[in-house]
Amino acid sequence: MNRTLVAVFVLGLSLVSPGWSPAAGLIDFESAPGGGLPSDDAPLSVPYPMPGGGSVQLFFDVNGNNTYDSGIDAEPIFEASGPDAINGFANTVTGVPDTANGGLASLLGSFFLRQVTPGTIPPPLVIDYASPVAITDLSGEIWDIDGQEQATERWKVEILDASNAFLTGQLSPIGNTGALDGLPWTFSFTGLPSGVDKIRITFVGTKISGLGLAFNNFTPIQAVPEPSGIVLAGGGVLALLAAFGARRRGAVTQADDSFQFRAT
Ligand SMILES: [Ca+2]
Ligand SMILES: [Ca+2]
Ligand SMILES: [Ca+2]
Ligand SMILES: [Ca+2]
Repeated sequence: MNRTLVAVFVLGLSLVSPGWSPAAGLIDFESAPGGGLPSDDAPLSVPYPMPGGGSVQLFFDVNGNNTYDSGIDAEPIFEASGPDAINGFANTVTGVPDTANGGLASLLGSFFLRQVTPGTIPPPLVIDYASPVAITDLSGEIWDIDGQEQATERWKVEILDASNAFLTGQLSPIGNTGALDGLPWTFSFTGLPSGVDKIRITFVGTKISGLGLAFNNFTPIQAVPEPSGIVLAGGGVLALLAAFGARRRGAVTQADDSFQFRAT
């Protein structure tokens, strides 16, 4: 084993040390917070547990104070993919509501979250962390951002601290074509400043009907691979580092594709 390999080996050992970060804990809404399958049109009424401790709560902030108020604010609704009595979004390509285009049915999965009354402008969706874990990276999907030429669908994603001060944000594309019909837009943040406490997603388009928030695949914290529990050596560590590098490059590319904006 030459010096480079020894150095890589030592790095590999440090990666499987007790200081290893928790796994990403993707919330794809395929299961309820307590486990088990969601039911179509059921409210999401309790927070999801966070990897590393604490929880994260999602709610529509009806009274606009960035705080969950029981009996006032609205709970997100689990929506089953495919057509049923109440649906989250239309798909003009397939003609079948709540279906994915582009071969992305498995990405959408069997469930996503919708607002209480699809078709109308919803209150802001607030995702409120209550966790000791420092939130440096996060991502999520908003599906079916579309509209007509003159009437747009657009979403603003803001990262807030515990005082509800703006830290950073991203704007979705302007949905005034069918480009995102039945497809996701991914917001993705990396290297966030300290103090992340909430995500707030607000409608900023010009539509007044025929719109809706369809939310899916929320990654609340940095994606880090699980520790293997065994000592990695030689080529295994190199492969791990190569994969890690690819993941980081992919994340940066994705973030760079997003429209950044400043607070007003
Ligand atoms: Ca509230
Ligand atoms: Ca339904
Ligand atoms: Ca449905
Ligand atoms: Ca899903």
